[in-house]
Amino acid sequence: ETGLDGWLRYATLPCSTQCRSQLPVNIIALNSTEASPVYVAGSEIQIALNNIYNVNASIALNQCNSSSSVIVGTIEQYRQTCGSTVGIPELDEDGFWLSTRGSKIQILGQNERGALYGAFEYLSMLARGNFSQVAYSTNPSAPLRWVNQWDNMDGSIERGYGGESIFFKNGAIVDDLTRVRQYARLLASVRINTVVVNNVNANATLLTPQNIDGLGRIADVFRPYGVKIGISLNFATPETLGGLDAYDPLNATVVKWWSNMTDQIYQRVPDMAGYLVKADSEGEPGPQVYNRTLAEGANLFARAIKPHGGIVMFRAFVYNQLNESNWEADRAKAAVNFFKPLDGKFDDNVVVQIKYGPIHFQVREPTSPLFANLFKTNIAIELEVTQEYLGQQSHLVYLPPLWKTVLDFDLRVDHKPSLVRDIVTGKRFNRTLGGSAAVVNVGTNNTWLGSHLSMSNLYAYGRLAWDPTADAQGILQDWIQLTFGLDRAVLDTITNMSMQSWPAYESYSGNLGIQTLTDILYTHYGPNPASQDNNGWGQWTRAGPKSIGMDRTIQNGTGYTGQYPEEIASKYENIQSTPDDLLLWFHHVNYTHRLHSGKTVIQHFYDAHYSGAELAQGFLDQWESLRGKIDDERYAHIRHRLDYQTGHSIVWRDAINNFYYNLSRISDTAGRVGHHPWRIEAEDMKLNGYDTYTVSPFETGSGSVAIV
Ligand code: BDP
Repeated sequence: ETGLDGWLRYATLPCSTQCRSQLPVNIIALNSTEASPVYVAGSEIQIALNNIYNVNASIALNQCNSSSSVIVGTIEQYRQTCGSTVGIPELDEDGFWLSTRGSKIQILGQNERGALYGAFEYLSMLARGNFSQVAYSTNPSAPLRWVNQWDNMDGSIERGYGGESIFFKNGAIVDDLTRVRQYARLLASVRINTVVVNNVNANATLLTPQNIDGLGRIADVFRPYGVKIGISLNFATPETLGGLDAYDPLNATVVKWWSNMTDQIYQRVPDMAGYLVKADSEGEPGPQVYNRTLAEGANLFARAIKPHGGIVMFRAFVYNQLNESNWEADRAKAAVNFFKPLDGKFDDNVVVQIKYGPIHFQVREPTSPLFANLFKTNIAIELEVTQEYLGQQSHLVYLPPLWKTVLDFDLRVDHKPSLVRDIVTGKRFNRTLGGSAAVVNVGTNNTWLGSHLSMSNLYAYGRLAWDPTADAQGILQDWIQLTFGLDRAVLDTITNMSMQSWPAYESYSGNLGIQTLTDILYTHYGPNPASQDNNGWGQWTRAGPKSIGMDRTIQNGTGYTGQYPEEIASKYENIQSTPDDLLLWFHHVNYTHRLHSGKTVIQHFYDAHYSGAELAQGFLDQWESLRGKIDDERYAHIRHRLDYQTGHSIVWRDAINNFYYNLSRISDTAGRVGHHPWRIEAEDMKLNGYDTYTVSPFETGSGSVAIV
């Protein structure tokens, strides 16, 4: 199997007479328009019944009397065609009702999108051999369930590890949108309702007439799946594409330019969800160029798009405090510094999109304090399915346990329960607009993300966007069964590997809150702890010969802790109440400082890098126990990845340990670091056609030497 169908494979399952008696033979779809989500739902059910259970069900439209049937439509369509909906609870937008009781299965959505979601839910049960009699309704936790693609117009993808763009090539929208349709199906099945198709570092040429038409073609493909499109804008477009001499958000000509442009886009894409804007960050243009506030910048787009019912997702990832010589400067403080004073100044169709941590997508970060500083502003959380700093799909890292450290975090605003998940869904501060976005850089590779196992992260993201209280392991197990079948050993093994994967990666890449000690300047891949300091882009480990960690306290440090509500601030301000796993994020301590665990910081580093790498090495053995239980193609692809991870986890382990040993000169009490008596160095062998090469950074090659 190539992996192209992801978790929607509908693999054949055995079916007894009793099972057969529970399968519908008639599918009733309450909308006969082929491009409607309800019609798509009917066809999807037909395909699935056929593939999984070899049942040839026929589709009937707009009638409701046949027995042994599954009926799919909206509540309203059902009422009109079939009569009473008594007993079905009131649904929220996109919600659905599913009843498998009796001989008539009901799948009814609040709207057509909800009906399609219900169909996928029913099929997910069938595909897992689950015939329970259920009758329930479910509603989304929040209206915004978005994904962001970082695709460039030339067809490349920023931080994409699964091939070229499925949307763009050579500056235009591709002709063949087959992959887009397949992507739409996957997204709909996990209840994602919007996809932003181009990179946040946006190219103005997206808005040429030809490309607007191309966007229309993309939207036409997504629409039957209930997925809307959004686009990222470049702030300077009126100047670079429009030929104006400025892009000041308060300039009347600029305002008019955006309003006209928005009208043109909506002519071709009447249901576009909205704009995504990255401004004044990492070199992107923005309102600050004209001394305007970020709110004035966001509202420019909000007003242009409001008449069309669209929204603006405005990213909080704005930072420019890049001067490390200024001790006060701390990138982690930037978002609150910029956005807190603007609370209440954003129009009601603006949503501030906040990364889960204050820096960006690290292996462990404290919850972004911005979630506790905006009360009169709509917000959404930004996650990253793309494993940018987490092994780039070459390492197995199941992300939901990491996301949960933030979603479940209680920020104690006004000393009251303030879970991040209740803040982003709008419940805590009574906002109607809120939710989540995740960076998902699928590409043309048949595995979509570059690795089969990474798809659990996309699946789980959708499930958590719908219900952030859902259990990370439970979601994973649904995905495993849908993706690899019902074998018990397969389920247990992949569960075990996946649940160990984030702790393993954290242990060998950077722990105690020091961050992913990766190359920060370019690739974001592989160990390079030195790159974290002495530049404006790093997270600043402040590692020296005696001590390490970034002091972010109010008393002695950057004052970052002061951005949290009182209870949280005092917890992090105090070294005693700071949890070990974030110690070095908040405090600067000696390598010999004792953790709550009783170990010294340096010994913890050494031990964790060994235990993390050992855990990762175990994945390969675990996977090999599944040979023959999974099709050869996917088995081999995954095996290859895990084989690589085994080796690379050792590179990580030794590089980080060597680096800190070299700096601190403190020996590993277990005598491992720097001693590899059994190791045969490649450069000591007889080299035939290879040359030796001194590696940089030195710690990434055993003895600083590699062969090429
Ligand atoms: C960083 C990525 C960079 C993105 C940026 C962002 O390395 O490619 O453009 O985030 O989120 O982590 O805007």
